[in-house]
This record gives sequence, C-alpha cells and structure tokens, in this order.
Amino acid sequence: MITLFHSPCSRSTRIVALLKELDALAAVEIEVVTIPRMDGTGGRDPRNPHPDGKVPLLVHDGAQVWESSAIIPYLTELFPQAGLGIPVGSPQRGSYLSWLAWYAGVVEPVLTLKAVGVDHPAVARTFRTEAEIQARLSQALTDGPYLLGERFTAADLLLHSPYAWFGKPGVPVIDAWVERCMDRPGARFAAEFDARQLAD
Ligand SMILES: N[C@@H](CCC(=O)N[C@@H](CS)C(=O)NCC(=O)O)C(=O)O
Repeated sequence: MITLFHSPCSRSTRIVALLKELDALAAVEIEVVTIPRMDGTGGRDPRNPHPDGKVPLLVHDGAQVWESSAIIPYLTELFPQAGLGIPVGSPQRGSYLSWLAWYAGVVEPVLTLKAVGVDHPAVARTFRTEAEIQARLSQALTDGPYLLGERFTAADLLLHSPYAWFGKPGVPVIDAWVERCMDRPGARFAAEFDARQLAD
C-alpha cells in the first residue's frame, strides 16, 4: 500500500501533480492532512507520521520516504512506464539526479531565504545566489524546452515549482518554461484537486 500525506497548496501539491503524470493516482491513496501555515492557521496533524509533521510524506508498505527530491525519483522508478524519470544506464541519469539534488541543496534554501528577506553574504557564499540559479536554468533551457532537452521529466516538475508559488522571475526563457510546466496535465490536475479540498 502506498499513501501520500498531502496538504493543499503546499510542497506536496507537486507530488499530486507527479502522481497524475505517472498515471498512478489509482495506486496511491492521498491522505489530506493539516500543517501549520506561515499565516498562523492550521496545525500539526496527528494523523501525519512525518517525523517533523511536514508534507509531502510517502509511506510505502510501512516504509517512509520524505523530502520531495527523494519522493520524486522513488515514484518515477516505481512507475517507470510514464517515462518521467531517467533510468540507470542512460547518459542523462547523472544530470537528472544532479538537478533533483541541486533543487534540495541550493534552489530551495536560496529562494526561501530570499522570500523571507534574509540577505547575508554567507548565504550567497554557501549556496550561491538567485541570479546564479537563473543563469544555470537559462543555460540549460537554451538547448531545448526542458532541462534535459526535448522531453518533460520529473526534474522540470520539481525545479519549476518554486516559480509556480512565488511567481515567474521575468527571465523570458525561464518564464516560458514555467508556463509550459504549469500547463501540464499534472499541474492542472493538482490545482483542481487542491481547489476541491479547500472548498470542502
Ligand atoms: N524540503 C522539504 C520541505 C517540506 C516542507 O517544508 N513542507 C512544508 C509545506 S510547504 C510543511 O510541511 N510545513 C509544515 C511545518 O513546517 O510544520 C520537501 O521539499 O519535501
């Protein structure tokens, strides 16, 4: 049994989008839970077994998988027929894994700290800057519509997601890529799914 612990309009929304892209919605139960929100609403949900009370959390036959950058390759490998991951042996495998790890290790801290107004030289020295993130994405997107070329992969699904929340950065090549990713069936499904949850 596979369960995704999800809270609407959060980082787990991208995992709902991934399940749709993988055609795996029938195989994964989505458990909607509450989380403490930045505006003071919500709260930790006792039904959510995540050690920090966060979402997303995937539980597969009792084993927990946490962190989006782990959950995403876990699911693309469990449901490989959709072709959203890059398999072992492919020349693009290293690049694919690097994008996922770079998201967790660099993109999320830099964009989150910027969003809350933290600006310290040590942050730039350790992680680099938003401008450098944009330069890296722009460089990758000059070779094709997606990070790994012609095909949308789970790396695009993860890497574009902060711009889906915070807004497009105003860099034409990145903005166009974010729009392409937001226009995918997965992103559209997840937005409708969350809107239904919030309306209930
Ligand atoms: N790096 C984690 C971040 C998870 C995370 O911070 N999720 C937020 C929702 S957007 C959360 O659950 N916050 C509740 C809390 O901090 O207690 C991932 O990408 O999966």
